[in-house]
Amino acid sequence: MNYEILKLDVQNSIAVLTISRPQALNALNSAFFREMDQMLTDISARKDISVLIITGEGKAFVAGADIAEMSKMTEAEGLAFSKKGQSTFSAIEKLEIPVIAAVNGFALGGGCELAMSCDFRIASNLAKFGQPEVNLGLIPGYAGTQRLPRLVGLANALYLLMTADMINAEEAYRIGLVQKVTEPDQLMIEAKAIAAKIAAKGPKAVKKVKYVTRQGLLTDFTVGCNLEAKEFGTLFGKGSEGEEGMGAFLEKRKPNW
Ligand code: CO8
Repeated sequence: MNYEILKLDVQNSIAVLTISRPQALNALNSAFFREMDQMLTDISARKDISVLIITGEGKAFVAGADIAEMSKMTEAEGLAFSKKGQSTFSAIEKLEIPVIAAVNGFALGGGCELAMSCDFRIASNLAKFGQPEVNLGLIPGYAGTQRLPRLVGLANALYLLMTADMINAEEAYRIGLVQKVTEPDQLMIEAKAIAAKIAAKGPKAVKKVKYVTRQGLLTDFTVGCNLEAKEFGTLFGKGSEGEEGMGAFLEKRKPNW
């Protein structure tokens, strides 16, 4: 596929995916979803990528779904566009490798929902977050009503969803929407440093941590614990990652994954 909106740069097993339609503040249109679906398929097939960072070009991460495109939709088209976005963002969540949102600017509506589908978020102190859909007579359609309360709690989520307030990075950090805030020129440096730190860990263990933790939230505690025990067990035995990691610790050397 010929990508016009997405740019992928892979170095030292860390991939940076930049959303680049700055003239519309990277608003999400149908072309974005076509490209993103293909990009996620490409990335999951690659063995040379350990961590994915998603960011935006210009002054926005993503300023929401494309209002110009949405304004012409019928009820059926609105439903279909919502389902499409939900499925693409679920695919981000289901990528085996960790995904970090490096939020450089506005992350509004669908942009905040995209950031929330990543495993965690690092933000420039210029970033702004919000779910302004009610300003437009809409509600979030890319699972924002579901992911936001899971990340920041019901009352914080309903406050943001009902007031449409735009909050800054510090406030997003305070409520747990963002895990780290940086100076603007440090954002990608910090995101890559965190990605490199994760990339140096046991690669199977990192993928399993993501899978078990995320899967556990979709089920009950006992089922989640059973899944954890099952996956824990797969890291033991001859030739396993656990054997190498624990062996390296005991032999006082670096593990060779
Ligand atoms: N869609 C389309 N175009 C946009 C969007 C958007 N979401 N946001 C900005 N743009 C365009 C502007 O129209 C403008 O274009 P032009 O230069 O041609 O006039 C260009 O980007 C630059 O924007 P501004 O001049 O407005 O820049 P400012 O710095 O003055 O303002 C803001 C920045 C505050 C971010 C402002 O652009 C804004 O309020 N944008 C809209 C934010 C918003 O409401 N987002 C939520 C959209 S709804 C949504 O995301 C629902 C998701 C679920 C959908 C479910 C499927 C049906």
